[in-house]
Amino acid sequence: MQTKSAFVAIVGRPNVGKSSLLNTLVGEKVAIVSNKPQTTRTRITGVLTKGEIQYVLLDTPGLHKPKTVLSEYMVKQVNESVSEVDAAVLVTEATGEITNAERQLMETFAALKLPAILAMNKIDLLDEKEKLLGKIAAFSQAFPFSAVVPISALKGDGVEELLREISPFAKEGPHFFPDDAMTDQPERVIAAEIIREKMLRNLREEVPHGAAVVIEKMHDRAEDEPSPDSPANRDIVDIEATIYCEKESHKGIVIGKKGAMLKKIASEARMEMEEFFGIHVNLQCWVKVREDWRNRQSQLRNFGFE
Ligand SMILES: Nc1nc2c(ncn2[C@@H]2O[C@H](COP(=O)(O)OP(=O)(O)OP(=O)(O)O)[C@@H](O)[C@H]2O)c(=O)[nH]1
Ligand SMILES: [Mg+2]
Repeated sequence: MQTKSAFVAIVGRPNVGKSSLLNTLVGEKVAIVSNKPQTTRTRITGVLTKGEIQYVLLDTPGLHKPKTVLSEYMVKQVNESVSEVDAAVLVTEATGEITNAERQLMETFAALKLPAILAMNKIDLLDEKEKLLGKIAAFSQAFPFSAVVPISALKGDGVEELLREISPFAKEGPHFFPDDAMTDQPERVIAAEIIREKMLRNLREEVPHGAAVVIEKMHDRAEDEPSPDSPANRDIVDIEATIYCEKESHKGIVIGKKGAMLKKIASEARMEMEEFFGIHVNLQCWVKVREDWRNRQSQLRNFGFE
């Protein structure tokens, strides 16, 4: 069989549903999702193989005006991603005006001569169709999109059609990932991201945005030498994580009264890890402070933002 690959960057302003779209396309939650902007911090590769075509989908951070060294890194991830792909999917919401970030992205497509498809997301929330048509007209005037597809990343509507519109950009060549691959993220990264998602969902803006999660240890007990004192409990993975906050006051909030918040975050994260990894998880989380780490190059490197 002649194989093909399509490298596609999923871009847009924060919170429009890029990661949700990636997850729906791949059919598994490989990227964390929250109702707070700037959830995604780095490029996340999702892989979907359908017949001869392998889609390599790059979810990117929402494009915004950088205020920290971390957010400069995030914006760089967007620009690097669009320069390495066969096509881009610009995700936007079905209502509202075109934003500066969206104009900037369309300028980049034009400069790179990159084909782009417009995905109008969250159509499940739409009350009047007219709003959608007006926005499509405005976007179409600003850039010659190869297709415009209304979608609901949440419900899956329009997602098959979006894929069909991407398929002409696939190029002949080998598949770069195994056909059953869904992401290139190491398990440790996925575990850390799951914890960060639970923080984003349980805490207010400032605190989770200033948090980084590092997996210190991830050990599958099944790999241990059999010993007489641990015959049972072998299908467990032990995970130790450190949550770094940027302020001492944040640390208190993350831990909560009598440790209640940390317990909630860890318990929600553990449940999701068990589902994702398909194995029992024993999760321990610690909280530490790294003052202003989002502006410190060496700290960013330690946290994996190279
Ligand atoms: N109603 C509705 N909500 C959606 C849809 N797609 C995404 N959302 C919600 O929109 C919010 C943002 O979703 P994300 O997928 O995290 O958005 P993102 O574009 O990746 O955000 P950043 O990573 O911050 O740039 C979440 O609360 C999602 O549940 C959709 O089709 N319909
Ligand atoms: Mg995201």
